[in-house]
Amino acid sequence: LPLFERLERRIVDGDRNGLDADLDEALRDRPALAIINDTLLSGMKTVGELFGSGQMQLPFVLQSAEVMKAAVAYLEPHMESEDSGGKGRIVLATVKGDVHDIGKNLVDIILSNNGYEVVNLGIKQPITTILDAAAENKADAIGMSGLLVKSTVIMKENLEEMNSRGVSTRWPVLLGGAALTRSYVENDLTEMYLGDVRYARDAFEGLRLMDAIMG
Ligand code: B1M
Repeated sequence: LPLFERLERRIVDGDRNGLDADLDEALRDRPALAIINDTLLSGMKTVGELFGSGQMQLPFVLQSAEVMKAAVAYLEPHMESEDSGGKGRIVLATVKGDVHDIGKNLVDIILSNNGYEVVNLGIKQPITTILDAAAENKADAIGMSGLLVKSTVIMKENLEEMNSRGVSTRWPVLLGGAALTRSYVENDLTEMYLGDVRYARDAFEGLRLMDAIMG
């Protein structure tokens, strides 16, 4: 297979053998971010489709996710970055009950490489922990990620909790993840949340929104 097809295939097959050498070769052709966006994410999309249609079993999805993570970790030092973390601080977490973190970690990388300080709390984080971290770290914003349909409900409950604690105007909230839709966030959630809540389709929209919030 040609290089970029082979790389995409490695994600789908969960095949790490020779991954680094292929990534080195790919880096001679295009920037790290383009490799992630155009090649690796396309492989993850196929994994999602195969799993969703019952053609791929969960342990293999996990293997694919691990190869994806290894590839992103390998590429990260090759990404362009602004050195200062001085543009603002965001607390980032995958919500309660959800273990998906590849997208959240990409958001972390993109924001960190573009001048933001990211406090990444990890997966399955209850709102209490997120709010404590936001207060402790004097965060400028909170970012929540979640890929399960039930996570969209958790996000709404989290915003309700923020309303009832009277902290909604303190932190703008960025939401992202595959199960969310723009209209759910911009209509339903905007209507109930007393503060500022925004939808990010991908990590780059997350960056644009942070720039707008801090601007
Ligand atoms: Co799971 N999984 N999974 N999974 N998994 C999905 C989400 C699913 C859609 C697959 C499918 O059925 N087709 C489905 C959800 C269905 C639903 O809820 N309706 C699903 C399921 C069902 C499950 C389990 C329940 C399976 C089971 O146990 N029977 C289980 C859930 C466990 C749990 O959470 N409690 C489970 C487990 C797993 C693995 C552990 C095997 C693995 C995750 C490994 C890991 O993350 N460390 C996994 C994977 C890999 C997937 C798919 C295949 C790929 C997800 C991914 O990494 N995509 C996924 C299929 C899919 O999404 N279509 C699927 C790449 C990633 C870069 O995209 O995270 O969407 P994403 O991030 C994007 C944007 O959404 C955005 O930016 C990123 C791109 O720039 N974004 C943000 C995300 N967060 C953001 C936050 C922001 C801004 C932007 O600001 C705060």
